[in-house]
Amino acid sequence: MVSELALEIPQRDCNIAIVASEFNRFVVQQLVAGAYDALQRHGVSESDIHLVWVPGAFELPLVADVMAASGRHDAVIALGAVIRGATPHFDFVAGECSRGLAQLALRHSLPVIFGVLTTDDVDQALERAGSGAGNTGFDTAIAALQMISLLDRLETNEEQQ
Ligand code: INI
Repeated sequence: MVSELALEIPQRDCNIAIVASEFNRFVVQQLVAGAYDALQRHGVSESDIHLVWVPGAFELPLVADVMAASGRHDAVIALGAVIRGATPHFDFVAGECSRGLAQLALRHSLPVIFGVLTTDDVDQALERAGSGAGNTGFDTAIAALQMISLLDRLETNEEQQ
Protein backbone atom coordinates (compact mmCIF):
# COMPACT_ATOMS: atom_id res chain seq x y z
CA MET A 1 0.00 0.00 0.00
CA VAL A 2 1.46 3.35 -1.05
CA SER A 3 1.20 6.12 1.52
CA GLU A 4 0.69 9.56 0.01
CA LEU A 5 0.40 12.98 1.60
CA ALA A 6 -1.28 15.33 -0.85
CA LEU A 7 -1.15 19.12 -0.64
CA GLU A 8 -4.08 20.55 1.30
CA ILE A 9 -5.26 23.77 2.90
CA PRO A 10 -5.31 23.48 6.72
CA GLN A 11 -8.70 23.21 8.40
CA ARG A 12 -7.62 25.27 11.42
CA ASP A 13 -6.87 28.89 12.26
CA CYS A 14 -3.50 29.98 10.92
CA ASN A 15 -1.37 32.94 11.90
CA ILE A 16 0.79 34.29 9.10
CA ALA A 17 3.64 36.83 9.05
CA ILE A 18 4.34 38.67 5.82
CA VAL A 19 7.67 40.50 5.50
CA ALA A 20 7.69 42.78 2.47
CA SER A 21 10.41 45.00 1.02
CA GLU A 22 9.86 48.68 0.26
CA PHE A 23 12.32 48.66 -2.64
CA ASN A 24 10.24 48.51 -5.84
CA ARG A 25 7.16 49.02 -3.67
CA PHE A 26 4.96 49.59 -6.74
CA VAL A 27 5.49 45.88 -7.50
CA VAL A 28 5.71 44.50 -3.97
CA GLN A 29 2.47 46.20 -2.89
CA GLN A 30 0.70 44.08 -5.52
CA LEU A 31 2.34 40.92 -4.19
CA VAL A 32 1.14 41.82 -0.70
CA ALA A 33 -2.40 42.35 -2.03
CA GLY A 34 -2.24 38.95 -3.79
CA ALA A 35 -1.08 37.23 -0.60
CA TYR A 36 -3.89 38.84 1.46
CA ASP A 37 -6.40 37.80 -1.20
CA ALA A 38 -5.28 34.14 -1.14
CA LEU A 39 -5.14 33.96 2.66
CA GLN A 40 -8.55 35.53 3.18
CA ARG A 41 -10.15 33.37 0.47
CA HIS A 42 -8.95 30.38 2.49
CA GLY A 43 -10.34 31.56 5.79
CA VAL A 44 -7.40 33.38 7.39
CA SER A 45 -8.80 36.41 9.20
CA GLU A 46 -7.18 39.81 8.75
CA SER A 47 -6.28 39.95 12.45
CA ASP A 48 -4.17 36.80 11.98
CA ILE A 49 -2.03 38.36 9.23
CA HIS A 50 0.95 40.45 10.43
CA LEU A 51 2.63 42.62 7.80
CA VAL A 52 6.07 44.17 8.35
CA TRP A 53 7.90 46.33 5.78
CA VAL A 54 11.70 46.31 5.47
CA PRO A 55 13.87 48.61 3.30
CA GLY A 56 14.96 46.07 0.67
CA ALA A 57 15.18 42.37 -0.16
CA PHE A 58 18.57 42.16 1.54
CA GLU A 59 16.85 42.92 4.88
CA LEU A 60 14.14 40.26 4.47
CA PRO A 61 16.05 37.36 6.14
CA LEU A 62 16.82 39.27 9.36
CA VAL A 63 13.25 40.36 9.99
CA ALA A 64 11.86 37.02 8.82
CA ASP A 65 14.20 35.46 11.41
CA VAL A 66 12.77 37.65 14.18
CA MET A 67 9.21 36.81 13.12
CA ALA A 68 9.99 33.08 12.95
CA ALA A 69 11.73 33.13 16.35
CA SER A 70 8.71 34.80 18.00
CA GLY A 71 6.84 31.49 17.88
CA ARG A 72 3.62 33.39 17.09
CA HIS A 73 3.33 32.51 13.40
CA ASP A 74 2.61 29.29 11.54
CA ALA A 75 4.49 30.55 8.47
CA VAL A 76 6.49 33.55 7.32
CA ILE A 77 6.07 34.81 3.76
CA ALA A 78 8.85 37.00 2.34
CA LEU A 79 7.84 39.26 -0.53
CA GLY A 80 10.11 41.45 -2.63
CA ALA A 81 11.22 42.38 -6.12
CA VAL A 82 14.84 42.36 -7.18
CA ILE A 83 15.13 43.75 -10.69
CA ARG A 84 18.40 43.24 -12.51
CA GLY A 85 18.57 46.43 -14.53
CA ALA A 86 22.21 47.01 -15.39
CA THR A 87 23.80 46.34 -12.04
CA PRO A 88 25.72 43.32 -10.69
CA HIS A 89 24.38 44.41 -7.27
CA PHE A 90 21.38 42.27 -8.28
CA ASP A 91 23.28 39.00 -7.82
CA PHE A 92 24.41 39.88 -4.30
CA VAL A 93 21.01 41.11 -3.14
CA ALA A 94 19.04 38.23 -4.70
CA GLY A 95 21.61 35.60 -3.70
CA GLU A 96 21.92 36.64 -0.06
CA CYS A 97 18.18 37.04 0.26
CA SER A 98 17.35 33.56 -1.03
CA ARG A 99 20.20 31.92 0.89
CA GLY A 100 19.21 33.65 4.13
CA LEU A 101 15.54 32.72 3.81
CA ALA A 102 16.29 29.07 2.98
CA GLN A 103 18.51 28.78 6.08
CA LEU A 104 15.74 30.18 8.28
CA ALA A 105 13.21 27.57 7.26
CA LEU A 106 15.63 24.84 8.32
CA ARG A 107 16.73 26.59 11.52
CA HIS A 108 13.19 27.16 12.75
CA SER A 109 11.53 24.11 11.12
CA LEU A 110 8.91 26.57 9.93
CA PRO A 111 7.59 27.32 6.46
CA VAL A 112 9.54 30.39 5.34
CA ILE A 113 8.16 31.03 1.89
CA PHE A 114 10.14 32.67 -0.91
CA GLY A 115 8.01 35.24 -2.72
CA VAL A 116 10.81 37.41 -4.04
CA LEU A 117 10.66 38.17 -7.73
CA THR A 118 14.06 38.12 -9.45
CA THR A 119 13.60 39.50 -12.93
CA ASP A 120 15.58 41.15 -15.72
CA ASP A 121 13.25 44.14 -16.00
CA VAL A 122 10.21 45.92 -14.59
CA ASP A 123 7.80 44.46 -17.17
CA GLN A 124 8.65 40.91 -16.13
CA ALA A 125 8.15 41.87 -12.48
CA LEU A 126 4.75 43.46 -13.14
CA GLU A 127 3.69 40.38 -15.13
CA ARG A 128 4.18 38.27 -11.99
CA ALA A 129 2.36 40.74 -9.78
CA GLY A 130 -0.95 40.85 -11.62
CA SER A 131 -4.39 40.34 -10.15
CA GLY A 132 -5.57 36.80 -9.33
CA ALA A 133 -3.70 34.01 -11.12
CA GLY A 134 -0.24 35.10 -12.13
CA ASN A 135 0.40 36.89 -8.87
CA THR A 136 3.41 35.45 -7.05
CA GLY A 137 2.13 36.83 -3.73
CA PHE A 138 -1.08 34.83 -4.20
CA ASP A 139 0.85 31.67 -5.13
CA THR A 140 3.27 31.93 -2.22
CA ALA A 141 0.41 32.39 0.25
CA ILE A 142 -1.14 29.15 -1.03
CA ALA A 143 2.25 27.45 -0.67
CA ALA A 144 2.46 28.71 2.94
CA LEU A 145 -0.95 27.22 3.78
CA GLN A 146 -0.08 23.93 2.06
CA MET A 147 3.19 23.68 4.00
CA ILE A 148 1.42 24.36 7.32
CA SER A 149 -1.03 21.55 6.62
CA LEU A 150 1.74 19.21 5.50
CA LEU A 151 3.86 19.82 8.61
CA ASP A 152 0.77 19.41 10.86
CA ARG A 153 0.05 16.02 9.30
CA LEU A 154 3.68 14.88 9.38
CA GLU A 155 3.89 15.76 13.10
CA THR A 156 0.65 13.89 13.82
CA ASN A 157 1.90 10.86 11.86
CA GLU A 158 5.16 10.83 13.82
CA GLU A 159 3.34 11.09 17.15
CA GLN A 160 1.22 8.10 16.20
CA GLN A 161 4.18 5.89 15.25
N1 INI B 1 16.53 45.79 -3.03
C1 INI B 1 15.45 45.20 -3.58
O1 INI B 1 14.55 44.74 -2.85
N2 INI B 1 15.34 45.11 -4.95
C2 INI B 1 16.31 45.59 -5.78
O2 INI B 1 16.13 45.48 -7.02
C3 INI B 1 17.46 46.20 -5.23
N3 INI B 1 18.50 46.71 -6.07
O3 INI B 1 18.41 46.58 -7.30
O4 INI B 1 19.49 47.25 -5.59
C4 INI B 1 17.54 46.30 -3.80
N4 INI B 1 18.61 46.90 -3.20
C5 INI B 1 18.56 47.32 -1.82
C6 INI B 1 18.99 46.21 -0.85
O5 INI B 1 17.99 45.23 -0.77
C7 INI B 1 19.20 46.76 0.56
O6 INI B 1 18.01 47.35 1.03
C8 INI B 1 20.31 47.81 0.63
O7 INI B 1 21.50 47.32 0.03
C9 INI B 1 20.62 48.15 2.11
O8 INI B 1 21.12 47.01 2.81
